[in-house]
This record gives sequence, structure tokens and C-alpha cells, in this order.
Amino acid sequence: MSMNDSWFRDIGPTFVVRKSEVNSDNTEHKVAGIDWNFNSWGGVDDGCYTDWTLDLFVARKILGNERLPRFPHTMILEGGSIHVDGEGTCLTTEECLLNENRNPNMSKEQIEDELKAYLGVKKVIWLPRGLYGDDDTNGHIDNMCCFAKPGVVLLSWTDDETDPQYERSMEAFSVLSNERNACGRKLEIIKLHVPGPLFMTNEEAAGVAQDGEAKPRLPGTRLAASYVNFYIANGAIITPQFGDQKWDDEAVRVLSRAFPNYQVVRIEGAREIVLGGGNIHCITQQHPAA
Ligand code: KQY
Repeated sequence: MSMNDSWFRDIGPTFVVRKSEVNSDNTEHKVAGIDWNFNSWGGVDDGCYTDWTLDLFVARKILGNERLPRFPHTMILEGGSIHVDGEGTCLTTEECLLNENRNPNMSKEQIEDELKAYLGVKKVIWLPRGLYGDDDTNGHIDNMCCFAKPGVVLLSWTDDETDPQYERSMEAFSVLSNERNACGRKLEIIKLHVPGPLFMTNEEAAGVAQDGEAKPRLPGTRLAASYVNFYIANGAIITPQFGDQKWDDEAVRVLSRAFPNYQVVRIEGAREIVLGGGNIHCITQQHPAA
């Protein structure tokens, strides 16, 4: 399949599942995919690359190959900017979804209404901002906070008050502490400490194609590194590791406790992925079984 970039979370379909009664004691799961609109994380002036024409067809092609219904939408939205708990709650950030470079003609209420209609959620929880340094995506939720299960969230955290991430984590903690999910339950918040700050080296910047077709990658830029950007597979949590022994190990401990029935698998060298502005969750897309 042809595409302009590799981030399937954002250019692939967002799969949705509907349970329908087949008869009194049997249910059937129907799978479909939402095909959101996409503008390369911000359009011609503010996006990550200049040509995304092939990316616009990725969700359509996947759904066509899988012979699944496609729900097209005109709203600009990337899969990495939303998380759901499967029980009617959606998590997102104002920094991304309300950014002028996405849907400047839609109000917060209108965006919420579309999320409710297409994702089948009843409640949207808005965090003000995403991870510090996640400038490519304008603060996607998938680097900042996600559900471990309904009622339990994992939040990117730092104890270092001198790190600009501190203010963002505190702000999100405060919002989440005062929120309830769609079922009216208070949220348990698990802190998932970020790695020590990582910066792009001269060698790394020189290794990225800098041809004017994509956003420049400057040496010294803080990398948007977060352990929240893991992927939930069948029986396994695929988690990024950044070569920071202390926080890599701590992330594995926290995730193992949060997902006791899953094996936590370490992906060493996730730094290589983060050089492009995302991580394991961003570059993957789960496909629910029918
Ligand atoms: O965070 C994601 N969902 C993808 C990040 C891609 C940024 C493009 N350079």
C-alpha cells in the first residue's frame, strides 16, 4: 500500500464495534471503521509534511481490503488524539482538537457531538495539554494519558519541578481528579514517570531527510518520549524503552501491575521511533475481531 508516512494510528481507520442481539442468548459483534479527514497534523502551514495525498486513502484501502463498512467523516482527526474506555468515555486534549490548525470552524461542543456520534461515547474528558515537546501532533493524548481499564488511567508524570512537563502533569492530574467517567465513577490515576529528558543529537538530526518536504528536525530538540505510548496486543503490552535504566524499569513495573494478565514486552531502541515524533502506539493500529 502506498502512503506518505508511517503513522497508522493517525492515518488508518479507527475501528468501532457494535454488539447486536442475534437471538435471545447470542450476540454478534459487528466491526466497522471510521475514516477521519487528515491534514498531516496541521495543514500546509503548520503540519509535519507538505504532501499527504496518499495518506488520505489509507483507511479506505484497509477497510476495502477487509470488506468492512466505512464511516467517512469530514472532521480532521488523528487516532492518536483520542482514547476510549469501551464503556462510553473518551479522553482527549484541547491543545490538539481545539487547535486552529485542525477544525477552526467547529466549536468544542460540535467536536464533542461528533465524537459522541461516531465513537458511541457519552462523556468526553478534555485535558488542557498533552506531553511537553509533542509539537508534531500538538499534544496528542496518546503520549499523555490512556486507560488501563474503565475507571483507571495512566498519566505521564514527572516529580522534577524544574521540568516543563511538571506543570502539564499537575494540570492534567487536577482535571482527572475532579472528573467522573461515563458511568459516574471517579477515576483512579496511576502515575507513569517519563524518562529523563532526551534531546536530538547532531548525528540524529543529520540522519533524517531534511529536504524541505517535511518539518525540520533540529539538534537539541526535546524528544516527545513517554511510556504511555504503548500498544495493547492480545496478551501483551508492547512498551517503549529509551535506554534510561531507572525509568525504563519503573515503567515495566507500573505497567505489569496495571495489566496483571498481560506480558509486558520491552522494545529497546524506541528512541529511533521518537525521532520521527511518535512512538509504538502511534505507529500501530489494532483491528478488533468480529
Ligand atoms: O503521535 C502520533 N500519533 C504520530 C506522530 C507522528 C508525527 C509525524 N511526524
